Amino acid sequence: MDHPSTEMFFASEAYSQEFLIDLYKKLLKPRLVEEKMLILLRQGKISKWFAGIGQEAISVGLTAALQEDEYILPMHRNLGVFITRNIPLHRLFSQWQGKMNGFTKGRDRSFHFGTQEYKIIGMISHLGPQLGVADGIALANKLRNEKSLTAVFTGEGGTSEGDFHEALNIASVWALPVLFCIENNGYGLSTPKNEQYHCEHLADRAKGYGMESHIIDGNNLLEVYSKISDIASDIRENPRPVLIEFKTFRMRGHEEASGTAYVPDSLLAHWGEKDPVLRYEQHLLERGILNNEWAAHIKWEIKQEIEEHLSIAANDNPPVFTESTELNEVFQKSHNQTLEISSEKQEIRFIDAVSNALKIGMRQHPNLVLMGQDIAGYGGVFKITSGFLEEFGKHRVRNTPICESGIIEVAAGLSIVGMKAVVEMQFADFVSSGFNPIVNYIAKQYYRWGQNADVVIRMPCGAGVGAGPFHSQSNEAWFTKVPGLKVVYPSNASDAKGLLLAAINDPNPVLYFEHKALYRTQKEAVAMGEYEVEIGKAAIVRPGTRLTIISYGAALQEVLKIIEKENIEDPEVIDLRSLQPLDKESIFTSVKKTGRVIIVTEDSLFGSMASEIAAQISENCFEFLDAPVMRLGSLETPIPFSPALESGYLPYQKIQQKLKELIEY
Ligand SMILES: Cc1ncc(C[n+]2csc(CCOP(=O)(O)OP(=O)(O)O)c2C)c(N)n1
Repeated sequence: MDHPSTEMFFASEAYSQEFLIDLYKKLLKPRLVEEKMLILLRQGKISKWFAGIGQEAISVGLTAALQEDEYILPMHRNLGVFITRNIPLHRLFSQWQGKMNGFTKGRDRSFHFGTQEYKIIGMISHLGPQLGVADGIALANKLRNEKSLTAVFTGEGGTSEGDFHEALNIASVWALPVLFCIENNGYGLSTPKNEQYHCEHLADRAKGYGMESHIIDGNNLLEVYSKISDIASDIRENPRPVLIEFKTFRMRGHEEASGTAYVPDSLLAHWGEKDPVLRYEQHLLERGILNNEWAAHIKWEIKQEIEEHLSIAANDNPPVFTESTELNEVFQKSHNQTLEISSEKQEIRFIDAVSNALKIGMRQHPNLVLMGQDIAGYGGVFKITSGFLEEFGKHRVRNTPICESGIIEVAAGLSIVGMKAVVEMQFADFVSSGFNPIVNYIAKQYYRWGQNADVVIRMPCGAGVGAGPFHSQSNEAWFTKVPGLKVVYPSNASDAKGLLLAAINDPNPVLYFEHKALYRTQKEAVAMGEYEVEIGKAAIVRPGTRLTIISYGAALQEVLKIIEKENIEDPEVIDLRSLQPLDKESIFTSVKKTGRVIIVTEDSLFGSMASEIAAQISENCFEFLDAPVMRLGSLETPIPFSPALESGYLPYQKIQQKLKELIEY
């Protein structure tokens, strides 16, 4: 077939011939790798393939335009990013085959990995979260005055997710140096773009965020390279987010098995004419920079390289399942620091202890950033960060827009580049708006590719304050079952301080529950220096022999009141302090001694901590029990507002009766 001259498409005169040939090799390689993968797929040698054929110019042109130390967050069709960053092919092949020399030791598939070595942070399946993670990396760039930017990809389908909106808004409000790249390839799985969004160009959305945007022909390598080079150097000098819409087309199915039956042939033919590899090749041929023999030789060389690297990967080992290794690699090792409470003590409230721990953490870690709604000048709705702005400045004490998901993602991004973050949920209830990045991003990252997520999420929680169904929940059990998250829940001021410092110092994600009813009711002598309470260690707050009462948080204080008031004889009371990891040893030792146990929680019982602990005790201490394991929790209803309803909902009026039942059983 005769092709029209390519002269009008490519402004190649500005570049040297060596450079143009180098770009040609870079562009060709992902195409040839993909063609090989399609063969292996048909032979049943790989399980799935998401083709980026027809979209290579975007990945290759952008990666070539960025500096090597600038982070890129690619998607499932951006093989060109990985290849242009010179990752040896055999490592990619090992990754796709789930082998040890990949990037996830067989724990995650395809492009779901990150590598600090190549400054690439791969996606998770949920598509959107990495947009906010890019904000976090860019925030670190900005705080450190690095003249650097971060590029992040999404498909046009991914722009319908809330993460997209939150990430763009945050980046704009904070003027973060992020290049948001939409690859508009016409379809999201089978959904055509007119069923995905209702505006002419996605680039136009930038206006709504007060952001600059550009439309780039994603099938034109030199246009991508030159425009991104210019925009990137400008962003480095003037940090700000820029939205790019690359117009392109997905030439194959969403993944190979699903095909393209729903795509009109005319569309495929139209875009086939614009094939980025063939058209660029034709241009080099037309200009005499390349000839057919040389092109054939370059292809032969790349194919040789692919074969060599496939055989290296073939000799790589698949992972061997060792339970202890798997379990030991969910968290990064953490080292408990100062356990001694030796400094001078002062009588302070729970809320002051939280504030004091935060302040010490901020003084100790110059790389720690606090983020939350209204936490800066206003000091937070509970005034815990009052005065922080004055001491630590607005860069480290950051008011955020109302976007829990986006901010957790920012925290994840900060951590990827060695910073620490404490995020304040205004109320623990609102964490549901940030659920995905917690349970899927920061919880799983270390296990997936060895990158810790140094993030603490503060969770003002709990009922008993007349705040109704959306400001009172005990939602700790939503998180205790997610591997990769630590969950702590202090019941008194000393532990509140020590656990928060331990959480800040811990390199893993920690959810820190602080019960609002304790803020001003719990007061005690607290050491004013720096100390930690070990995460994963319960406290025996009252030793005894007759029965074991296990509790935590505000419920623990209610238990202590009843014991005092009703003169309950010789109970052993365990304050869990940490819910995950759980101090099973202290629990089992106590139950084996007393033979009677009740777990008291403010949560409703179904699927609660109380249920989990009851199951553990039944399984491990059955022959020591003199009575059934008992549980006491709130009603299985949402939390009501009116004081009469709320106190009926809470379990506290029933404690005495339940203890009697247990003792008399
Ligand atoms: C939160 C979420 N919902 C649905 C999916 C299933 N899914 C995976 S990719 C995809 C289409 C993505 O389209 P787009 O963002 O345009 O990227 P493209 O595949 O076209 O490159 C869908 C629906 C998912 N992975 N995550």
